[in-house]
Amino acid sequence: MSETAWEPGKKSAERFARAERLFPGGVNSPVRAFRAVGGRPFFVERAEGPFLWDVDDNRYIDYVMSWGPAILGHADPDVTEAIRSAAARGASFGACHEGEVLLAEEVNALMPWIETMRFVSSGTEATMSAARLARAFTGRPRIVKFEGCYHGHADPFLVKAGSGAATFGEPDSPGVPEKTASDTLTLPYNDLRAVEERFMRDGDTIAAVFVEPVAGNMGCIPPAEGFLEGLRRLSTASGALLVFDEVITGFRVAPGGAAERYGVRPDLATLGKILGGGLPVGLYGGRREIMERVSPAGPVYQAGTLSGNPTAMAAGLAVLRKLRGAPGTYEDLETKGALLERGLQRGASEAGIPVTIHRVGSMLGLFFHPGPVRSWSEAAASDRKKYAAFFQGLLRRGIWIAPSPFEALFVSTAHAERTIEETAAAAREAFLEAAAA
Ligand code: KE4
Repeated sequence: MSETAWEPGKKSAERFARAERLFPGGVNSPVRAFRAVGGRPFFVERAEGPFLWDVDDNRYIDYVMSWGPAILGHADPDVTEAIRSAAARGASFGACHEGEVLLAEEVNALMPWIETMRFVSSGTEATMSAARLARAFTGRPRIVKFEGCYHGHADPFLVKAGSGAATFGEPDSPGVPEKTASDTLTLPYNDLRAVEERFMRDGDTIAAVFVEPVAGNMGCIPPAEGFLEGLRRLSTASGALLVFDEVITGFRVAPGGAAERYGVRPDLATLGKILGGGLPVGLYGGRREIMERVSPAGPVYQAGTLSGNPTAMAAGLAVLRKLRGAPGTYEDLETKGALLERGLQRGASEAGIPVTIHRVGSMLGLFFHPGPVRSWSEAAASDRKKYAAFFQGLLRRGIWIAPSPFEALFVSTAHAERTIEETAAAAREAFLEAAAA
């Protein structure tokens, strides 16, 4: 097993040297720097279907898929054509246009609990706005979130669990004021008792509970039986709002996201990623009586130069129409997700390395941990060195998974079964290398 980390080709290395002078860590989003897995990142030249090619003409089978948006594969011809023709009519107007109405109608058709909504330009903007709106609507200051769940980088969410669940949060990043952090309480995911205890003590000060209904930012961890239903019951009883952050799961785990898959309706939901088909789009929305508080209908201010951008709307509309239009799409995603899960499971057991693999539809989580993995504390105990060795072993074999043990793997409709089988064969060897790490 080669001890040295995989190194990118000459052209990637040259570009990264320039990037390091221009961007913090050489990247425009931290995870892309490969710091959790070692080595330096490749630079992408182009992508198509399930494949990426780097500037040194190496091909990779992609299971990052832009962190979720590319559910139809990269450069889907219909999506590309929709973007091209929208851009040719003007990339952005800063004015009303039918594209935003058409995409909102598509969202409402798939998620009828999103009665009224607002487009923004990222998942962070969506959750930040939803937090402000929840506080305004309830007149309460506190937000509950869960350890290991990520809701973007707005201050109220960059909070780590206070020392013991008895206190409110402490900043998880310099620059987040203590006061802001102290209004956010972080509880263990899938621990309904901890939520019940907190609501008993502080329920009347809690504006909202934010949850990833399937956690996708600590690997992939599904909700425990009754967890989402319990959050629904406790929120309703205390007058707090339940907010499903479906930036990853929306249109991924079912046409109507996790709310459809698990049959639990939130008061507000946030969306992103797939909704923009790879272009910058976020959304928050839900019950009309809540959303009507948002300016200019109501006093809660929120605005955005590129909100409802016509080119991004066209991309998202092309994706949602294709997802909804082609019968059997979600069965196909389910089949391919299961094929990858079985291949990874078989490879790990043949390599004699204990792993826990979670899957919800076409999103998967892989933990170098004997299991169970139901929350952050268990996910955090997984073996990061082995993950890094596995990552490097796959990369040397032309397969790209998340450069962090705390992300999900994504399968798209463009991943052919033989491509997934090729991945499983390579994974078996990479597991052997990880076992030796
Ligand atoms: P953005 O601001 O990155 O568009 O969305 C923030 C966000 C909100 N909610 C959930 C559940 C999310 O997963 C995200 C962003 N996801 C990360 C990785 N899973 C994006 C990748 C990155 O940070 O580069």
